[in-house]
Amino acid sequence: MKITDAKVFVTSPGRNFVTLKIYTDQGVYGLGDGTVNGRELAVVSYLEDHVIPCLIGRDPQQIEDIWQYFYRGVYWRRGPITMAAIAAVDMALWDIKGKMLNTPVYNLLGGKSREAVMVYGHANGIEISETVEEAGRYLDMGYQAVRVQTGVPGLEEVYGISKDKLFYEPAKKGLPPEYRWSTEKYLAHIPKLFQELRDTYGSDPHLLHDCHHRLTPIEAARLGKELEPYHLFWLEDTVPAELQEGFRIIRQHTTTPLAVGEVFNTVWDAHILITEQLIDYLRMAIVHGGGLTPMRKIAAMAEIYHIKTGCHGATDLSPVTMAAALHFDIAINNFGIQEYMRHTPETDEVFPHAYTFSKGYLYPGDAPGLGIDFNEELAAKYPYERAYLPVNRKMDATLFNW
Ligand code: GCO
Ligand code: MG
Repeated sequence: MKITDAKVFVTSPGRNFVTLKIYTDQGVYGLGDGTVNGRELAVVSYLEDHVIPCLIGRDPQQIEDIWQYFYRGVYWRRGPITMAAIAAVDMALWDIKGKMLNTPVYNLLGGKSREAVMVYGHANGIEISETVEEAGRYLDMGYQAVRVQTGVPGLEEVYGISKDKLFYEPAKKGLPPEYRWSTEKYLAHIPKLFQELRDTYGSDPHLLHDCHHRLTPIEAARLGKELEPYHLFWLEDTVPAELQEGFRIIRQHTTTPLAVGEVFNTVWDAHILITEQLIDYLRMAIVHGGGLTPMRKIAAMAEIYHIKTGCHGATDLSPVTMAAALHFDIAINNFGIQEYMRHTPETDEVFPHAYTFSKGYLYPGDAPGLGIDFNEELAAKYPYERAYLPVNRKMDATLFNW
């Protein structure tokens, strides 16, 4: 079997997505996602100029060897652009293998370990009362788990908050917007949100919260401690993720479960976190973590250290990544939860898929391969539009983490 061609598509049905399609001499094709929010065209060039020429003529059945060729075989390893490009290839190859063997990819990963994949929704509001109400809407839809984000008095814009309720999208067209931030105001406000949520909905719903890498370890420790009475499912991305050792301080001080990983690209971003058991959930995405091939290995390593997965699933991870994540989630033993930020109907139409949502769970479906397709004609109606994630500054304009 041979790879005969590969094409990269950029489409923007509401937001930009980079999709790779790999064609074979058996008439079967595979799809992969290579989207990196705000840096989409870098992945396109990486694939078109550097990867695809080396891919043509290879046997698509040799997924491990092809993955190693583009990772180990290249002197310049790692980084989000490289790993997203490799992930796109890897997803497409698993898709092809599943289609060739006429079985869903989860069967190639060991088969189903559970009936369904528990997901969390993203509830947000400017006021605490609005966030609480919004969380209620998710619970009414059957969600068992909701991540809650709220505006902070004195701050005009806060990450994770938007007018759109079911489809939160932080990237904005044009040049990056700039926001202002105060950790002091934020830390004083957040415990009130959780008090209100537990008072309203009791102890049953799983509640999660994202700090978006804005705290120092000792600030994170304080927040984790103050949130202990509300029994969070997890506290996400407390500190900037480059310094794994930072989590040692947080861990010493709080029993609030910790999650991190949406910006990680390889196991080398997480090996200390895993082996020292400094986190509870690893949130790497199939697309930014290099594909299913390395993610299986990372999950297996994490399993030994009692760490579960919680794959990133924001709107910038295309339905192709969502499909791949669901096959992975349903197959591994140490699955924790899956983020599901819901794509817009326009996006779903461009990417028809076999996965379905019901009562707080996603089901990968039983179509062969990843169970995902790509409507090229429709995709062509949504051309690429430059868009950026915001830039964040402290109140005195010092540049800070977004
Ligand atoms: C999340 C995230 C997102 C990211 C976005 C960046 O946990 O869902 O933090 O909202 O900011 O995916 O591209
Ligand atoms: Mg996050």
